[in-house]
Amino acid sequence: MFTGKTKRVVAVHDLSGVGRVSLSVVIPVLSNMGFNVSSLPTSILSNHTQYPSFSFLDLTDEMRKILAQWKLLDIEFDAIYTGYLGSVEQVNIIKEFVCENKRNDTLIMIDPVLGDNAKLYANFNEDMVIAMRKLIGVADVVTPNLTELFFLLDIPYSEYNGDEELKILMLELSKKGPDIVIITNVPEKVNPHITSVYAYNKKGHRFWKVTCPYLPAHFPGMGDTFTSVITGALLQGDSLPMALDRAAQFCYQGIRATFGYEYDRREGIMLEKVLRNLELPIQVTSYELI
Ligand code: PXL
Repeated sequence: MFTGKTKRVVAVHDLSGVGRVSLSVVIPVLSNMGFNVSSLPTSILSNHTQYPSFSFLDLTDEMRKILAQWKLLDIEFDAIYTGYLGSVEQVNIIKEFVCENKRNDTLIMIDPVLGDNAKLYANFNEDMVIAMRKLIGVADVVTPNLTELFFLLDIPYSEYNGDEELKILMLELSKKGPDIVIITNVPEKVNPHITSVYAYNKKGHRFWKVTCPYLPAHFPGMGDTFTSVITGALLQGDSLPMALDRAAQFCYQGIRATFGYEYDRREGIMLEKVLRNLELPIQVTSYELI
């Protein structure tokens, strides 16, 4: 029966008060793209963990209570989208939640947040990596950065990798479960002014690459912005390469809109300045089949 209701996305991320990461990014992006975002907060922080100090309230027990209530209320989910999880226990709770609630048409999007620049984030250790390897087994789509890709595959980190090497690595990761593997923010050895996104889709066995200009600035939360747009685009019915183009272009617009200001970059991109661009049809596509 056609109901016309908006699709519900459960967003499983922390809420960081300062610094635009996690729920502070996921909710505006996905509601702007027309989705009903139901938040399952994993923790509350004063600010994200790339500041020298932060307060941290763990919500593991509350997550169990929230999920029990949703079950009682027969809430149904069109997508489950996870990002920063605070502990191994939380990863296990989410794995069980996904297994219990996955229908044939539910999108399970796992951003395996573990680290960046060849290092794990503060608070994370090898146990978290092992738990995340199991969680990606129930995913439809995963979006690791290079650091997370190598940790998930349990092979030593290498910063520069050619297309053929990345294809093999994506294929290996997809063998652990997900139909779609997307690697974000891949640097190019020969040209430091560009950055690429690579993707593999098991259905059709095709590999894609989208290349973007690179600006020399690090903004926390870019991974959350990127994966939120991919989630929204796939739920709206975009093909994988179109979703990659939309997400890469949106991130680039956000960085361009912010880069020119004298500004504490730890705050993340000025999302508010570009959020309305998500409503515009894409003007130029640059994806390649590799
Ligand atoms: O996905 C980025 C992110 C999310 N949440 C917290 C973080 C970070 C990155 O530093 O610290 C709490």
